Amino acid sequence: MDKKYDIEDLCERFKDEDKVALARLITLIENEPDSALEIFQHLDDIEHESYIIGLTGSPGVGKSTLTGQLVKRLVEKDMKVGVISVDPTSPFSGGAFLGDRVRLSEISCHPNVFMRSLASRGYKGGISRAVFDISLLYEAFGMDVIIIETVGVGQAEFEIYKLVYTTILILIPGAGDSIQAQKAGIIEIADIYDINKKDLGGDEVAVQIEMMLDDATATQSGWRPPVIMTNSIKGEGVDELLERIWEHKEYVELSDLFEEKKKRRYAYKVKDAIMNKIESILLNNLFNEEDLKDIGSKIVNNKFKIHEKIHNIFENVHFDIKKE
Ligand SMILES: Nc1nc2c(ncn2[C@@H]2O[C@H](COP(=O)(O)OP(=O)(O)OP(=O)(O)O)[C@@H](O)[C@H]2O)c(=O)[nH]1
Ligand SMILES: [Mg+2]
Repeated sequence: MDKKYDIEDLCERFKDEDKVALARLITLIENEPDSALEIFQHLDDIEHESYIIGLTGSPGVGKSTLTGQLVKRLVEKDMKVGVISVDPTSPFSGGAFLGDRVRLSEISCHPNVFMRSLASRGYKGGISRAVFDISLLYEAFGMDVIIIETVGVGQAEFEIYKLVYTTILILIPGAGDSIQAQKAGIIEIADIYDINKKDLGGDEVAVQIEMMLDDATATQSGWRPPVIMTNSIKGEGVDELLERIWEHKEYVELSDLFEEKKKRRYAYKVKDAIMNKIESILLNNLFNEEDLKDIGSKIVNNKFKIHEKIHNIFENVHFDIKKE
């Protein structure tokens, strides 16, 4: 089949709310990022805005279980929900849902729910490149709420806040995580703190976060991030979490923040695309794999010269960058 016709046809079916077409378009964008250009040319007459929520936290804190609980409640309110899990483990196969009260596999079959799991393979440990485009597809598909789950390792947990309107940081009982969060500066990006696995304790973490916030709020205005506790297996505290999310949404939407957050979201994508382009231009034109190997072989018996070599490379390359 002619590829051009294929994308157009998929987009027509997508507009008829065909989930199979949505799934195909996501796969296309994942495998061939450049196809986004044509795809969104077919969708640019759609007017729809989704509310985008980010869930982040260390591996295993319960992000996927909590996502399942949130999705269940949103669907009960007749909302359409799109989930993106940037996750080393699939939410469908993980042990998290076996025997739990919320079965993600059941929820994901609901007509108003669409879930996609992506491998984390972002630029320099950042968020996977396809995340933005998939969230844009979800918006075009008419999702009321989009949930992006990122595992809080490396840069991803910092960058998620640039793509979403409400950032939720999930911690678990045990002091280590919250101290790490403070050190890493995550304290500044979370709009809501959730201490999950409250069946295992966690009061001390809540106290620590509140104390950190007491110190930090002097410089902030308007929103003091609430600290709540959940047991995402039993669903305890999840209604409260959802209430806090709606409160934050209202706070964002009633202030200039919504506009600012949207601008930041699009700026993030544009920067990411620029970096991507520059990287591929340089690697394709100046230093391909062979060139790099060649440079490597020249240094192999002379390793302390590596910085001299790098210095010389930049001495001999003339960047002639113009903007028209
Ligand atoms: N005791 C207890 N265990 C929980 C709770 N929530 C989740 N878990 C368990 O914690 C484990 C990890 O849960 P996930 O939901 O997969 O966590 P995750 O943060 O998505 O994990 P990654 O995506 O791998 O980073 C599973 O075995 C869950 O059943 C909770 O509230 N209490
Ligand atoms: Mg997960």
